[in-house]
Amino acid sequence: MKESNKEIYQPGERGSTPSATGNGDKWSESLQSFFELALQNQGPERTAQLLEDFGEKLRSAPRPNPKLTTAYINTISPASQAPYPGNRDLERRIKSIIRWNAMAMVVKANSNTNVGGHISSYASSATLYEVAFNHFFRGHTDAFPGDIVYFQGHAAPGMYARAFMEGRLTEQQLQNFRQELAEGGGLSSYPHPYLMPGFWQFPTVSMGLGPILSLYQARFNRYLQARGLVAWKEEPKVWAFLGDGESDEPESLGAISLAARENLDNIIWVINCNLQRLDGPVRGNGKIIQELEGLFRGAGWNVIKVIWGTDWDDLLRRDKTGLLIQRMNECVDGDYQKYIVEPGSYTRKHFFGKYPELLELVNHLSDEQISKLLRGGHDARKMYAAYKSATEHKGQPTVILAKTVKGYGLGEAGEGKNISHQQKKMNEKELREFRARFNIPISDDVIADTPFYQPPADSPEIKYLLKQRRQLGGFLPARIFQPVTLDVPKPDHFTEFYRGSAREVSTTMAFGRLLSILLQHKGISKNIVPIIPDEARTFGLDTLFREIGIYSPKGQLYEPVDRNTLSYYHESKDGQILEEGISEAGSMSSFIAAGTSYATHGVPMIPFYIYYSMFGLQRVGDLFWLAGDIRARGFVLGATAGRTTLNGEGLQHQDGHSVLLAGTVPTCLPYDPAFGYELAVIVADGLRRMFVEHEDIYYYLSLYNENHPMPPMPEGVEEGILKGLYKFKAGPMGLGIKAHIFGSGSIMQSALKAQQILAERYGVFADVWSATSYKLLRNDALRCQTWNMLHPTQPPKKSYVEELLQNEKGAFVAVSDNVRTVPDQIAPWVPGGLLTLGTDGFGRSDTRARLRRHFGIDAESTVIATLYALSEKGLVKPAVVEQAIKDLGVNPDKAQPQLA
Ligand SMILES: Cc1ncc(C[n+]2csc(CCOP(=O)(O)OP(=O)(O)O)c2C)c(N)n1
Ligand SMILES: [Mg+2]
Repeated sequence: MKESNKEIYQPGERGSTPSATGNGDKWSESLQSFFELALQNQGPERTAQLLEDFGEKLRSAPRPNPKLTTAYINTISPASQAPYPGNRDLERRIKSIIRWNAMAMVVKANSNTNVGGHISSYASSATLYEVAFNHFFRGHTDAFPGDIVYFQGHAAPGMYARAFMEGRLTEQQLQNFRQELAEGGGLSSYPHPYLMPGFWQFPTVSMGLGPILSLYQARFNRYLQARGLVAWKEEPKVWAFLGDGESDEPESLGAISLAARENLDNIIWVINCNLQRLDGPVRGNGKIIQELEGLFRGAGWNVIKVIWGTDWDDLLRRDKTGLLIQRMNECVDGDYQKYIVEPGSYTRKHFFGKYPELLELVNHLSDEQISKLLRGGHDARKMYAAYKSATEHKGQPTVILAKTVKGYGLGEAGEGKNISHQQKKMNEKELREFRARFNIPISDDVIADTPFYQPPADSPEIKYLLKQRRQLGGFLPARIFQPVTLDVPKPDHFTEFYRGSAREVSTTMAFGRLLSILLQHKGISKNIVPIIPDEARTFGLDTLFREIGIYSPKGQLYEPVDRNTLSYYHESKDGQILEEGISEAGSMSSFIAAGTSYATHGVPMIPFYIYYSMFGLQRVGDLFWLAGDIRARGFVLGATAGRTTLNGEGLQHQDGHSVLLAGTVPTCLPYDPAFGYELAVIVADGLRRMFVEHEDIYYYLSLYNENHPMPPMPEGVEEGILKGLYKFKAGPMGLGIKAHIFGSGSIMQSALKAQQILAERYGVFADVWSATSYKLLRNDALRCQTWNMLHPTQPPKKSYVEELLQNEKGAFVAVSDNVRTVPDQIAPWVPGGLLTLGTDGFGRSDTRARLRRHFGIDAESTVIATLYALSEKGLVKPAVVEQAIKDLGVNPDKAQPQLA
């Protein structure tokens, strides 16, 4: 390499045109004369287009320094634009009716409630969607899983209005937009599969999540094919519709290089560039389309800009000076927004008027005609050509940057205005204008009620709309699937865990063993998807590299440096592991793609996503929330859990609250197991619930890295493990004072040691309980409490925790490596109250022993807490507690963990 470079770039040649053939100047001259000839004969517009076309070819050829942005004109020239195959007139009528109903839905809902909604986002994107609905989106059929479409959340009214026209939603449902608890039910504000499970497939409204999910979904589709789990005759396309403001979210652009790297030509992004977000312009002082073009091109995407509508083709063709493109290039988005809200005379003066030649170019147009010069995203012909080109493009993902007007058609009510996003109401005058502009047959006497309009079933509009959908396989969005049951391992498959082991291991190691057993189980081995963001070695899972391989669409093009070791870094085309690199958001997106594969593809997959717990929920919590909404199934494993168990890494690594955060996701079951057998019981039951009973839940499991002996499973504790609490080790029987210690995770070891000290030194006979899930105990208790409250004269129901503890005497103490709020969750139902110990406050780097003393969760602190709880009940004297503090060497005036 170095040698050949030397040959080409001889020192003396610097500055001259380097060329492999040595006749660079001749080429340059030829190009120059070609350029001049083209300019003379074809005019500047055509010449510019020719150069663009050459540029396009050049871009796909490898070269060291690609030019990342092109002129501010459409990527597809009029000459290479595919002709429009549909009935444009009818499609326009259909679109107008959908526009009206989408607007009416929001206006109606807000005429007598304050439920909100958005008019202007769909108003700007109606053409983007309608062209795709009429000509591109393929629905679910027996032979085809359907294209996967991420609709922009704020455009939901448009999707409802279309489904209404398709006869899939009733007027009553439209009437109840955003009033889901109203009689007869309503429509959810945004795409929420949890709320409308037969309709929506992919939640999108938390901006940035739809985009990143779509990338990993497209990648997961390839993974399923590579592993032979699906065999599609045609591959589904993944479409994602984004706002231009949304592109500012790190999740939106953070993973685009993945799509290019893995040649995901099954994904198409459509960014609705209306140049506005909620408060104002996305890039008032620049051009968002140009900025995005550079970013995507740089990342290796195929970029199609749709900036100008057909009306502009003529102007561009007639401009022989090149000034029109120059003017287009020099205006910033702030200017372009002004041209929308001001009359045509303003655009004439300020846009065209900058150069006399351009003024002349529009002499034949009235001000009104100037004001109606369309942006590309409102021109079905331009959008069709872009979609066609995108769907046929090979080897790269495609992004379409479509320029539109926010609030298009709202006129004075908000078209292109900064307040447009928030517009939810329209007065009668504005409604009349809207009706006239889109020619909706609604009479004056009812217009103030904004009635919905539905053409008769035999109208050309309805017939056409249904015919197009039939041809494309069916309606969309629609969440359609047949549940497939997996042959999951029965509980007796895990006897090895129930027997325990004298060898000291951590729950993380136990999980590694469990996973390898599952990977050998015939019924589910293929369905397992291990997902790891670059921590496999930390968790001892690197042996899986060789055993099941790391998925890579390119296979392994190099010999790995550790090829001669047992667990070498083995990439392969059909590898099973998704090794995500350092991207928790990407990993969680893969978890969601895999965890919803049962619905998206009718192929249940079982993701096990294992990661550094601190960098999970608190980092990408919104994706965990979405995993609930989208009804994902699977296991997430927060490894290296515990604010003191992970000891040396300090404040930013030590997690003592993920299990609490996991509990906030309604469909997530958080567990904090202490032993290998607990883990096995939970995973076995989870497999049954999710893949046999088809429950839309997922599991959060804390895993620790502290080694300790794994005891055998006591008799009959399975139910308690699953419900959240069981007696693990009763204290010595006798006349001593009774107490109870709830332990979880690694800190169970403190509880057990405390039990011993209490018995030996203080005559307190404590039972040790394993608390596997405080959240599940609490949920059960809350259910009973609410029922009792609403059925006051009937015999009260008792929750599991109340029943379990009702006959237990003495004081109750809970200790864990989490913040105290975790065990506090059940305090109201513990007889006589619960004293909790935990790791509130920031972590520190130190030894486990010192950290546990610092937070007051070691065995000695647990002894003191138990004695104190007993003294509060008058069961021991305060002096005994004081003596214990001295005996056990605890500093009574030690600094408290810092709390605000
Ligand atoms: C993560 C997130 N932050 C904030 C919001 C609130 N929000 C809703 S829409 C919007 C502006 C959207 O602008 P853009 O993406 O350009 O979409 P447009 O409506 O213009 O098509 C904002 C800030 C949100 N939905 N999600
Ligand atoms: Mg926008």
